[in-house]
Amino acid sequence: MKVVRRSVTEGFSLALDTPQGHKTFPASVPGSIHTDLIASGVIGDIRINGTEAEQEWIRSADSVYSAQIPARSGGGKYELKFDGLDTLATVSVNGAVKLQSENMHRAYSIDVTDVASGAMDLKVEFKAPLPEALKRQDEMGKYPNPYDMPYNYFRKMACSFGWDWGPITVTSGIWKPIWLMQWDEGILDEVGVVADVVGGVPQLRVRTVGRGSATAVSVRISGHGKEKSFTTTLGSDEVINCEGFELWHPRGFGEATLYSVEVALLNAAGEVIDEVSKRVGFRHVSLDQSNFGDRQMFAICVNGKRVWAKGVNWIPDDPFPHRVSKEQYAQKIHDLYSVEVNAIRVWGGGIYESDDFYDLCDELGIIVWQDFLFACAAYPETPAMFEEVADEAHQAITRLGSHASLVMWCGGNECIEGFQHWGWQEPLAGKAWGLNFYLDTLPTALAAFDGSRPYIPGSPFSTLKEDVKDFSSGTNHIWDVWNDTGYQRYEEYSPSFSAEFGYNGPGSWRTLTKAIGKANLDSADSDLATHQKAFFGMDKVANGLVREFSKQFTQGPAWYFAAQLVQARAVEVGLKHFRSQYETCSGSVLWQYNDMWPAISWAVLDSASSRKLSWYAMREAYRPQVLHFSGVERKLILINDTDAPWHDMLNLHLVGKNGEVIEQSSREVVLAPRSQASYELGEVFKTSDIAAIDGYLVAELGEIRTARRIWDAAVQEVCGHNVALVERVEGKQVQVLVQAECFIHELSILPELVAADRVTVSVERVTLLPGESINVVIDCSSNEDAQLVAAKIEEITWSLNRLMN
Ligand code: BMA
Repeated sequence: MKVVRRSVTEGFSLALDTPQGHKTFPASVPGSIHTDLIASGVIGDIRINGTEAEQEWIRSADSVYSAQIPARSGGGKYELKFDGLDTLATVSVNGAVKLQSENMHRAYSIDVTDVASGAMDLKVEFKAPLPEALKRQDEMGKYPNPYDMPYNYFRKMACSFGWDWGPITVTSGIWKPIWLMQWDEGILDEVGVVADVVGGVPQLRVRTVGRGSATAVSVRISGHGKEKSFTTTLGSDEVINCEGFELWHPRGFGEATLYSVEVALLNAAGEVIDEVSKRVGFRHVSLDQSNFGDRQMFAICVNGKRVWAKGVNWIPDDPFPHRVSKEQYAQKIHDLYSVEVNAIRVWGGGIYESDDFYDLCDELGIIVWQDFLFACAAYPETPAMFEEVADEAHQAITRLGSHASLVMWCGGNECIEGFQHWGWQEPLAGKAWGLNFYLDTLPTALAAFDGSRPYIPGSPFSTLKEDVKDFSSGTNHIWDVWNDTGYQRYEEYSPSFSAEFGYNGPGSWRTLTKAIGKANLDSADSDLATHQKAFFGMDKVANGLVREFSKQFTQGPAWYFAAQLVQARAVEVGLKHFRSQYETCSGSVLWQYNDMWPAISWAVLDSASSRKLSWYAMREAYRPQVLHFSGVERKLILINDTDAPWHDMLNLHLVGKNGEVIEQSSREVVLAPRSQASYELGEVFKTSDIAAIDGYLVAELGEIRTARRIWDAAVQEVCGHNVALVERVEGKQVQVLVQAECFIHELSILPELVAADRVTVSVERVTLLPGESINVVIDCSSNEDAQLVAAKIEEITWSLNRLMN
């Protein structure tokens, strides 16, 4: 018979002790305690307006999920496969314990053949994660991490214990599907397919594992008018030559060509009894670590070409990641695609994302760097942990290995850095802290089940020096900018690959006011402060404002705009600076793209998908063709990251603090494909000692304009916010004609101050010379919202000029 896989989702209930006594609730699979209680109205949704306080008790609550699975007739073997149990689970069927597990990142199966002919009572008991973790911490000693939460004693999503951008949402539940599987002649347990290109020839590694009497396996690779079929035996691991198949190319380098691979298990009669389909793209990935001077490159190369990574760090998109639908992934990934992102790092404190995520990246040609799930902690190297890590890696590599977008594996986030730099050595007192996972367990699993992709043991990482924070090679994380210095310091760094850096600022006004249930945002409000999880985050936001503005902003739209502006400036300068080191630096991966709840955080897109000013800054900085005024070098830098020459008129303007245009100059420029050029300011302006002028530099080349204040010191004086606005509503759209009567810097329309729903604005942080005008388009979700926005257009239009006057 053909293998039958039925999903088991019906009739689940959740029983647990609540503050109101022992209770039973309807439960969802996939699901979690939190989402079941949200559905039952017991707690609010922390992604919208629920509070941490109302759900604090859940982290210490044992829970039981149960359901009756209807009787099945028909012969063969029956198994229950659990794709994900979060986390300390004991599974019993009809009262008999069948499984104990403590790793949410892997799947487990149990045999239920002897009981499946009757109705089965399935019970999954979850031990409360927090008390158990604390107990282990007592028994094993403290394995340090910066959060003082024991997330490192078993394999559970680290950030659910709270992070510097996320709430504590320690939960339990059946977070991935359960399958009732029925089979007799044979079953495919594991199909691993990995595509590569060796010596110019596309190759496919096909590895199968299964059980039963059937042993013949057929494989069919097809698409784009090509097809290749062959047969092999179950349990084999072989590499097939796929000559003539097209290559998969990352964004900007050609088509992201994908082929489907169908692997079928055949019985003696040649009938298909089980099948698995995957999608692959043929490409070869390598890391360029060539020497230059006393340094080394760190460049991800696909098909032999360096892909300059215009990247973002990705965190779980929901505190309860089982809720993230394919549509939600698609919306977020298309949004980042629209700002020219070509690389995503899936960060190690989260999860191995669902296949939907990697499917989208495969299709769009976005390259993905996947961390194994270790973050900012020492991890106990117990025999049980070694087993868990090995099995988890085996499963993750098998599931994700087919995805063309996945180009690099990484041992984890900042664990080696933590050991070297965060004072762990004393408390660890010689105990092993996880390094063997990164240097042995994970590379061994990769060699066995992948064998095609580069791997680094962690990030940051140095390929030249012992110290992972060394700047002469590998990947770097740059955090002093946010913590202490302000963004000008980015311009003193020259990493080989900037894998983390970012600047924190408020999520959308609309998202945050809704979350705290107040009409205003006040930086001194303790309810608002609960949404800022960064260490001393509100102080650091305030420090940034002091560095940038001589006036004080502490609440209301002025504070909100100013704080978003500082984040946006930091994002723009950081990204453009790393891009301007085009030859020696091969990537900028901004921390962070998304948010999991209403937050004041490093995200550029907030949890409700509202675009922060930093999102627009990222869009400017990630354009294929970019202009950047370097503050340190006092140069104008032009980058052409396209295959076409860039030929246009370069217009430059030197503007005084009161908006007077001091000098203008123009010249024709031609930039070769994939090249950069720079001009000293003294070369392009006649005015001497530009550094002494309290004013602005404005440059435009074709469509692209950039503007930057010359001084770093806090701005004292700007001319008035003299703009004329003419607004017009057309359906759900508001068209605004903005006319500048003096020099206007960073004009931004903030419809979220009044609109009910998510609204997008065509352009933000606009600089206009005296007399110039621009048409800004605001897309609302309804005509009512558009009317509201139009009626308040003066009120919601901000600029540096308005802020300072
Ligand atoms: C890095 C990340 C995260 C953290 C971020 C902001 O260390 O790896 O752990 O959220 O910085 O502090």
